[in-house]
Amino acid sequence: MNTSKSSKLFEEAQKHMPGGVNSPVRAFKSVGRDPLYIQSAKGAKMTDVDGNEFIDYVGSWGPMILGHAHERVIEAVRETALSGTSFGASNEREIDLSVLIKKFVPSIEIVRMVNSGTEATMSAMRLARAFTERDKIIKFEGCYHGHGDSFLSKAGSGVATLGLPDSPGVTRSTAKDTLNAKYNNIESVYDLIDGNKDRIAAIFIEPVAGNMGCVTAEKDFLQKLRDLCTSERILLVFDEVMTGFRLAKGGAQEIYGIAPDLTTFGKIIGGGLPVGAYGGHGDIMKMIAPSGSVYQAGTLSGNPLAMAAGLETLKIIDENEGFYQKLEEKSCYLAETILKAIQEVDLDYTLNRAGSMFTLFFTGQKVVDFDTAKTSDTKKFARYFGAMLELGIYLPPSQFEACFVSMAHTEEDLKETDRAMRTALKNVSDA
Ligand code: HOZ
Repeated sequence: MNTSKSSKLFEEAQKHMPGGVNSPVRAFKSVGRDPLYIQSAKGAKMTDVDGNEFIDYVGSWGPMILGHAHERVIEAVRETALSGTSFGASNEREIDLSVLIKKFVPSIEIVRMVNSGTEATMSAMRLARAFTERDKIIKFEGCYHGHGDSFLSKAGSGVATLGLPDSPGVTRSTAKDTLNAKYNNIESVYDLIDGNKDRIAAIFIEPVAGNMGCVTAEKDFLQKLRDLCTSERILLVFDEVMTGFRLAKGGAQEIYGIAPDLTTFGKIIGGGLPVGAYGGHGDIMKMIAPSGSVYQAGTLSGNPLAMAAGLETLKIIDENEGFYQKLEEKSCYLAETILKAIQEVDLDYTLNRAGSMFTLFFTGQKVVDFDTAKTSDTKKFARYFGAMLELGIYLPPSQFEACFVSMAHTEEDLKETDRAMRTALKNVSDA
């Protein structure tokens, strides 16, 4: 595969941006290649600047559930842009999107739009601290809640991909208020709460983790977290930046039947434009300024283009009866073909899947938390990634991220992926 134009651009980019990129994982560092520069994307396919075409399972890291450049979403953005791209003032689409989010996710009574998932979790944390008048938070090793200072401790996603220690620049006084528990291990949470009685404001969790690869929480574990939060007056915050509107209309909380106190969103609600949101019980959310005194603001919050793209995306999902069933069928078909392909070669593996999110780990261990995710052979992953790319399949360039299936993946795309997978896995096993 000729990637000379991409490599040239990367050489130039490194003179101007840290590591040549604006977000670390996309530098392809852990898979030992130069990143590709994408020229265009349509449906389930992306084309790079050298003219190579790929079937895409990154989907912009989650937002593109309808596929790239969906005609209705593009038209909504185009039409909106003609009337102005940003007002720094209220616009009607903010209300329409809020109404739709509330319709999909019953635990949301009031919602605030922001510009990214990072902003959403940072704001939810401040709110939880104000509401409970407590300082500490509990998160889980391997979960990623954006790059806010308090969350950069044993974090997943890029931090795990690059094998970085907890980030320099986070002060000791901030770090001491973040406690890490083990995913799917309720005892580790009980221990932290026992040692910090009446000092925990919130427990943050990805109810299905996508940032240590795809790892699902056990229902019983989440239910115990819910009960514990209620009895200890701790706010339970579901980070549904990835899972919101992806696993079901109502996200992971609908699947598990467990309502958090606050939820953070991003990705799909922006339809591919920069967006985040946080919301929950009215009595908590009303503490946000200007109805309350917890300050949080943003020039581009509720931006008309982002609202239009998100609104159109959710409308399409809402109109399409059986949307999640169809997505499940595609994802299930793909998972079955992956299992068949890997069983034909001599490789340790674990395939984790939750709906249209999945990760193939190169380990024989069941992956239930960060420790078990880290038993995966990342060198094998890098070989697999490279072989798949050469065969026209674009996967996340990290073992510790999830693949996403979209509604635009056709039967032919899935079959093509199966063919590539067989060759790539054989290469990895023979190496
Ligand atoms: N680590 C981000 C996804 N979990 C990657 C975002 C990006 O590079 O665009």
